[in-house]
Amino acid sequence: MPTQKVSTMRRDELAFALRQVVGERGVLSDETDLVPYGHDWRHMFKGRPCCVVLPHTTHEVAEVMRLCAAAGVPVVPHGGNTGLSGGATPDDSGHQVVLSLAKMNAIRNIDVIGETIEVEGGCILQTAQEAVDDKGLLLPITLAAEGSAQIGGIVSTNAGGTNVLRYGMARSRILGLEVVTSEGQIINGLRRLRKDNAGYDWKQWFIGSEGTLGIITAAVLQLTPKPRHRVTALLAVPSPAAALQVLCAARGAIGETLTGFELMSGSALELVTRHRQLKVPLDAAAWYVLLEASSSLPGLRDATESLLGDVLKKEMANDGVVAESQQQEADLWALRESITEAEGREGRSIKHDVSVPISSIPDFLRTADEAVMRTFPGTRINTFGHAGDGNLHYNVIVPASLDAAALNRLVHDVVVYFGGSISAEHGIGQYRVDELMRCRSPIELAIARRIKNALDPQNLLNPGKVLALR
Ligand code: 2HG
Ligand code: ZN
Repeated sequence: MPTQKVSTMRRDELAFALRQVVGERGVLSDETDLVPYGHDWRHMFKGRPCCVVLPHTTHEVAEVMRLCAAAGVPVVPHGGNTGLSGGATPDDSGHQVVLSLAKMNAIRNIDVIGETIEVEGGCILQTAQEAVDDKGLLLPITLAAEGSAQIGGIVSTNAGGTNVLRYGMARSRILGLEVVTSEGQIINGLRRLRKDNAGYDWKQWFIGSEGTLGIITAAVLQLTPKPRHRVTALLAVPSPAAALQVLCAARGAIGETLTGFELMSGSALELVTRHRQLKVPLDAAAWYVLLEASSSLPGLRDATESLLGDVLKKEMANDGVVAESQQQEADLWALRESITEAEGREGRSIKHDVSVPISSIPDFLRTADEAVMRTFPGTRINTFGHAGDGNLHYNVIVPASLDAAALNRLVHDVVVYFGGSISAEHGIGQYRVDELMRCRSPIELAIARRIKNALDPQNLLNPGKVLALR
């Protein structure tokens, strides 16, 4: 096996060696085949892979990693390419190998009694969801991108989504992992245990580390009973503070059945109606809340309708509509899930995926809006997000000439002031590395670097992502 370093090893030599492992069709090296792997979903980040490797088994992944480690060639793991932070896009050196697990997409096991599913890293999230559905089970990770996002990417980015307030982030679903290290060792931790307190919980290092510490080849995920009843409602509310009053009223009235609580500004839905020709079934309002509740017990609809009657009577909300059919539910969710695309069609936007303590949302928005309007007049703020868990997508539509880094710093300073996070669910990727280095304390960064150095001493795993080494 080759021992030359990347400076001396030719691209075609590495591709040849990799083909010995994964077969002729398991390595893509034609320029046209490489194109989809050279940019992110939004075309914000561009790069040029040396080649793309598509292994079929965990052992092949291990062999690929050993080859790349011996050659000193960086590896960039690539899932469904649905990320928004450029975490899966290689640099433009032409030296980085993109590793896709698309051919490792098996569902290895479903344990109905134990409520678990074991899936390979390349399995599409929606495929895994559908596989458990007719067993009365739910894989409760819900994202607009679930038709393309792969489990390996979901785990390695600790994906969030629209039901985090009830079920937690992806991390809270993960019972076991199979990981291939940067040096090509296989760690088999595919335990199906709800309780496992035996020493360090090493799998946590790989969850959310965006492929910088290891390759996630398979995972055991915790399922949950699929609720038999669901109610979805759209409310018009006068302000974010009123939305939080509705949230508290909902917690009091329907408690743990609350599954989704999304906040959308009037201008966000105006973008959707304009670019996607969707109709909002309420009069134009300053803010909207999309609320979903689910339960297996009867009486959910009555309880939710009475909650809505109450919040209207108390003028926390001005208007509301409850979906009467699955189609109407889907139509309400389409409004929410189309915002990203509509924003993209509107022009250049600078995204901020932030979280603040839920109770600080109104003050955060007031302060950030004032600061942005004062410093960057002529921009437009597109606020929406998962208010029920404190995560806001505070996106700003800007002219082409605007200094994005200056805007990021301004917004993130407000986030830090309110005790928030500069990345609630989208991760750091390559987009937020500088900002993470600026906003996290020296000791937090020092610990992160020690872990990176221990697990990837040659810095070959997704280099340049998540962490600046110095
Ligand atoms: C969502 O919540 C996604 O729809 C995308 O996280 C957010 O486009 C965005 O900024
Ligand atoms: Zn989101």
